[in-house]
Amino acid sequence: MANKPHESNTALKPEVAKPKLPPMFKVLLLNDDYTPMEFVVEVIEHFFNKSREQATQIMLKVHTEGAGVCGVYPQDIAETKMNQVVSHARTSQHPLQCIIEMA
Ligand code: TYC
Repeated sequence: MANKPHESNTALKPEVAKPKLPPMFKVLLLNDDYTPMEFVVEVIEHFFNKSREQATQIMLKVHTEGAGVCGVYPQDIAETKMNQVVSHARTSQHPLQCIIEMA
């Protein structure tokens, strides 16, 4: 419909609620030749809230394929988990590596 002379198209459109999901990040463990399997299983159980069975499957995937996803989280949580895992591994003098990737 045409505008009347004193009107223009500057009116704000009604806000439409569009819930934005936060960008998600995968937390991965990388394989190495030195970190004991039992330590890795305990890390996955403790930091990623997995059962013993789930943790063992993830550890074996990392061991055979080189890397594996332990969980997917918003960026700040993913970064915190990565830092906690690396810090715990270094405290125990294991070279375990943990990284994040955009999901
Ligand atoms: N490859 C290690 C070993 O044979 C086990 C291991 C699994 C290490 C997963 C790291 O993220 C890892 N002891």
